[in-house]
Amino acid sequence: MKVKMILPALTEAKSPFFRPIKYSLFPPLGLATLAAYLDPDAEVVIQDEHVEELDLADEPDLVVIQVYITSAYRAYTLADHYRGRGAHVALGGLHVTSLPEEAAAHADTIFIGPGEETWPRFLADLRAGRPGKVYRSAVRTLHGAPPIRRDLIKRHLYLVPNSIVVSRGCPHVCDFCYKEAFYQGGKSFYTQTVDAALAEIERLPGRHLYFLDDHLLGDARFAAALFDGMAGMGRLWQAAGTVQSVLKPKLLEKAVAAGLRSLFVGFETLNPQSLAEQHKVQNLNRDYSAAIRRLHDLGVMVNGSFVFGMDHDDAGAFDRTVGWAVEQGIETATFHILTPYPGTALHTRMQAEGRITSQDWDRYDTRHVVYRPALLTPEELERGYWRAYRDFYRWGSIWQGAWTKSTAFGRLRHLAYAGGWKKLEPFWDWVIRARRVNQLLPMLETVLSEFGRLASSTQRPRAQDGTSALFSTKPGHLTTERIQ
Ligand code: B12
Ligand code: SF4
Repeated sequence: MKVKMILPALTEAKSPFFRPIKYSLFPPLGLATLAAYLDPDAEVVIQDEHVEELDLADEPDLVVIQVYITSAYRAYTLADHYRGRGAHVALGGLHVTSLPEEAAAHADTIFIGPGEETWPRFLADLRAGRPGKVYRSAVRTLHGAPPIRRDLIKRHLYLVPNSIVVSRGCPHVCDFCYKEAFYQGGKSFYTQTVDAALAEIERLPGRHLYFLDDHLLGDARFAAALFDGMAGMGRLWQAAGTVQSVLKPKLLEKAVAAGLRSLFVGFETLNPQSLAEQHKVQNLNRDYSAAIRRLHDLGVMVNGSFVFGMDHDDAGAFDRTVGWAVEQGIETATFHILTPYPGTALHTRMQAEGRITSQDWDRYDTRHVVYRPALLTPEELERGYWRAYRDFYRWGSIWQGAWTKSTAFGRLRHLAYAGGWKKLEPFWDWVIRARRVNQLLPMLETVLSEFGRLASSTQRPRAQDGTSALFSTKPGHLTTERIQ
């Protein structure tokens, strides 16, 4: 059987928003995970439209397409194309789970929820000649999952070929998060066994890893055993965790000993009322500044994530947030416009209030306003969002952030990481076009490892100034996107 697996690029691929470096970061891990369940004699290809031109003249028997909200229209076009050529088309992923009826119009089979149980069930039905139309995930476990088909990933096309997930979902429930929509009808947080996770890590070549888990530290017992097992492997890695987990004693130290060098932390907002509004209660009354200090003191860089447009955000939210982030010496920041993804509690609430203003999924990319904000106009919100990026990544801000570090090495690393990411985009784009992106991995590893080695215990003790105190009871973590 000929099987084609596709990760379509967002429809914006031809728009000014498409940033080659962002979309050349991670390979299609979900598809490589599903490929592992296919028969060994199946002829399989994975094509990722973010990094390669799709070959649409082929005639596969089975076409598998992963659908995100921003790639939904493109996914449907591709699905219609292959159905026209006689292939059996299977659609799954986040957007299909949120809006199954919409997706079903373009598919022979749709999948709701994660694929580890439904996909092998479908393959058995297909072999038996009676494939179903809808498969709904009910049993949630990663135990016994076969090794990911990483041999199908074109490693040289990605800056971070070693992306990995050892858990699914998250123990928390925030109103705006994709998570509850996707894991509806079953467990929404579960992990591999520690042994299976360590075996997967052992299989990955090189030093650098990027854990894409929503919250790697979400199960403290699992995480501690994993980090103990990783100690001595010589790995360097990046991941995501909550403010709450950072403040917990001991776990972070284990993570650092195992090679953690940068953490994506969802602060989301500096306004406790907004946190309460989004039910992000796990992070209420947490000292953000203390979390950042703790990370920096252990040599871990911080990628802070912030969301604009919650109902308590006024026109001052953008400057307040950026000013605070720069002052704290956060190395990189990811800003988002609040986006009510279908299937989330936020979407249900906004729809009931009649506030959703667009159903154009291309605009659900956290850069556009698709609802009526409470204290801002949509234009103010979009303008403020772009200004936040500009202001945070100004050289002046990067220098100011770097200056919160007490040593020349610490400052240099801040400059290299923050400046290298946003200020050298034309260079990155050239490297990507030359298909050399993977050759830059050693550079990333150097920045990460030097930071870890040299920055520990070199942070200047930060004064608890008025601003820090003011924001000390703030909260948050959203794994919406790690790199913007
Ligand atoms: C890595 C990542 C990226 C990477 C690469 C994506 C990739 N290569 O897959 C990059 C940086 C390119 C990216 C970009 C964007 N991303 Co992103 N990204 C992620 C992240 C962090 C991890 C995805 C992952 O690898 N998961 C691990 C694998 C194993 O799981 P999986 O991919 O979901 O696959 C499983 C199931 O979904 C299912 N499945 C999937 N497809 C199919 C198909 C079939 C037939 C079957 C049976 C099953 C099945 O089975 C798989 C195994 O269980 C997720 C957060 C998350 N936790 O999912 C956000 C996430 C997917 N991104 C999101 C967004 C919004 C974006 C951007 C719009 C951000 C932006 N402003 O630019 C862009 C748009 C990309 C696009 N093409 O449209 C949202 C999507 C919301 C939605 N409802 O669709 C998420 C959920 C983040 C969030 N919390 O909001 N992203
Ligand atoms: S936003 Fe973050 S903490 Fe909240 S449910 Fe989603 S992944 Fe978990």
